[in-house]
Amino acid sequence: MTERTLALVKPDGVSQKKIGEVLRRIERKGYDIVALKMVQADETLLREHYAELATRPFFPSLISYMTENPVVAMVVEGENVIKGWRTLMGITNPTEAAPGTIRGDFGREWSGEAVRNLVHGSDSSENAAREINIWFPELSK
Ligand code: YYY
Ligand code: MG
Repeated sequence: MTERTLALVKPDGVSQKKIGEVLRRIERKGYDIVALKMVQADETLLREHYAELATRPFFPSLISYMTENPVVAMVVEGENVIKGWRTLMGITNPTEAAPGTIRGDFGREWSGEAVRNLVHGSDSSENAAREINIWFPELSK
């Protein structure tokens, strides 16, 4: 089924100059990038985006990580792209993420800090629609 997902290159991906690398992997897989922009996220936007994590102990460090410099936000379209993009990303924890995945290749983590895992992808069709609306409200006008 053709789907859309919300993908982000997080602040560490931008500062590590991995925007091109991430776009290359998305395009190599055959997905279409249908919208793309650079955004300086603020706490209001991130509280909406990560609403389900607001009570977790790492939330303040997640907000500070995600606001340290701009991110690249995009809408990616393709066959089963929600699951497929998460496969390209690798699992949340970069130490355990498989080599060959974006997080496994470039992610870093230190105890007591937010996991610096380079990229975000929606985890369900409901969250994809919700997150695309948060980051690209202009698309639903
Ligand atoms: O969807 P995904 O990004 O793989 O993980 P989530 O469980 O949705 O957490 C979102 C985000 O929060 C994760 O990418 C890094 C950060 N985080 C963290 O810093 N420490 C954790 N123990 C769990 C998540
Ligand atoms: Mg998630």
